[in-house]
Amino acid sequence: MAKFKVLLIYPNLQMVNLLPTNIAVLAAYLKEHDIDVALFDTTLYRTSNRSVDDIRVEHLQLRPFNLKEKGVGYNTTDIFDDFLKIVDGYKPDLMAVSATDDTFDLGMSLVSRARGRGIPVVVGGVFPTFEPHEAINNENVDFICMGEGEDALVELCRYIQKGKKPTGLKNIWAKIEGEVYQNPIREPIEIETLPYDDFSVFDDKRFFRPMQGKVYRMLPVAIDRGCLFNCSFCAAPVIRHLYRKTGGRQYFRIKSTKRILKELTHYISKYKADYIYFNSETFFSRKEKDIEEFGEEYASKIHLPFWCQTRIETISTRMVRVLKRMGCDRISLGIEHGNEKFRRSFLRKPFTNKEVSTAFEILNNNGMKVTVNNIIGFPDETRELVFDTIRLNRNIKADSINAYFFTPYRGTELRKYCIDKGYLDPAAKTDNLIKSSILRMPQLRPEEIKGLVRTFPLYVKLPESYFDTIKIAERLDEEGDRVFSELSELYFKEYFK
Ligand code: B12
Repeated sequence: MAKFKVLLIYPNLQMVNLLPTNIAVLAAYLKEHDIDVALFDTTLYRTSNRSVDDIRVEHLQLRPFNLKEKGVGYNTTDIFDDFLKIVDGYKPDLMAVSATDDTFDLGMSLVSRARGRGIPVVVGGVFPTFEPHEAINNENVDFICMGEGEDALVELCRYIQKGKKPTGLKNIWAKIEGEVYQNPIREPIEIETLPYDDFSVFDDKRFFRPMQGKVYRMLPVAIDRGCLFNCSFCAAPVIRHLYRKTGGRQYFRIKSTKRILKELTHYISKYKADYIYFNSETFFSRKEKDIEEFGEEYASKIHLPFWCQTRIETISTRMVRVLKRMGCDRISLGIEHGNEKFRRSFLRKPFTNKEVSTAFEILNNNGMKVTVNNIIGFPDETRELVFDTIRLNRNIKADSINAYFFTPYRGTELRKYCIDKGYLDPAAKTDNLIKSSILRMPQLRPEEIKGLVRTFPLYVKLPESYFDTIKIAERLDEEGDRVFSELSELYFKEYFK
């Protein structure tokens, strides 16, 4: 029998270059099951007027970078023509789209172009996981996958290949002759024994990604999956809840040190990576002893610069010394908000401001470069509350400072709160957490939030004597733009070299 062929579709935001491990793991898993795979990836097409990273440079979050030095630029051909060429050349038996809230529409506009060819379409990822009805009712969709896709996708392929109706597969909802068949979720997969991620499906240009001014050949390495924490603005606690109902394996899983080292060695030799991006929501979620053991092995056998992120509560002198020995280039920490009470009760991040200061003292004393993540424009947030976040950031010494627009992603506890309070139309689509606020709140309007986002690093790093001038730079008018551009120049010259 001819091999079954799947066209994976990754409708990404323009130039969000970090390789996604979900596509790589699905590609590997399908191939392991003797299914043929090709990929259509939209990352290098101009699908909007500016990229996420270009906006982040404007918002003083990233140092300017030049992808062209590594030969990476935009595709000049038409995205839809190219898509149809792949469909007609490869002739897939199934089109498989991976979608988040921000990318579902682009995915649908692609597959709609190929709809007349009788190729079934399955959509997986966080969007259908949280919005299954909207996803399955889309006219371009035949199947959706809620939750993890490895086994569900392989089973779906087998059913289609054998001409059987896939109406009863766990994780898969099927729409057949107008009728929708819903199915329960299966337990999370064992990640220790998965095949290694297959990044060979990606164009070679996709391996390059900027990190604070430099462009590296960067590889994401998934060392665990899931998250143990409960942040109300994040999808993870809701996904955990979804899996708990299965009564099986937990959502948060880790790979062993042995397995991670083998994977690293394989990726570095196969893809020639010169920088590792540890794909883990909390790098220090395993036992300190295990981290030390892994750190020793990494320091002696791998020792490539790397990025990781962790939680404030997990920072200790002992752990930061491990990072130093390993050659860590940069660590990211999410503070999100500077008001302790607001952060604890509303965002469900229960650490104290004292813990934040202590963590930064340890990191600074050990010469670690830190990126700090903040969010502005939470429901009910006031200008005064935003200034609590500015004040906390002024008290710590971070190398780079991110301020994102609060974005009410599907499935999250805070999205529901926004709808209940009348700040958000239930049907509202998220745009992007670096572009604008989609909430409509009387006490903090979208334009004010935008002004605060762009001037946030200025408020944090410049002396207080500049505050009146920075306030002018918040304004989104001609004078505001001029002052903002002058202050930006100063910022890049004196505070963010
Ligand atoms: C690592 C990560 C990234 C990486 C990699 C992205 C990726 N698509 O893998 C980078 C940095 C590139 C990234 C970018 C963005 N991210 Co992100 N990211 C994550 C994070 C922390 C982990 C994701 C991950 O690797 N999980 C492990 C993999 C294996 O799981 P998975 O992605 O869910 O995939 C499994 C299933 O969903 C399913 N599946 C996925 N696709 C498909 C397709 C088919 C056909 C099938 C059958 C199954 C299937 O099978 C997979 C394997 O089991 C999550 C948080 C979370 N807990 O999920 C946020 C998260 C996914 N990101 C989020 C956001 C908002 C973004 C951005 C829009 C941010 C931005 N403005 O730039 C972009 C969108 C880019 C994109 N095209 O996805 C949100 C999405 C919210 C939502 N409801 O849409 C999340 C949930 C975080 C949050 N705020 O709650 N992200």
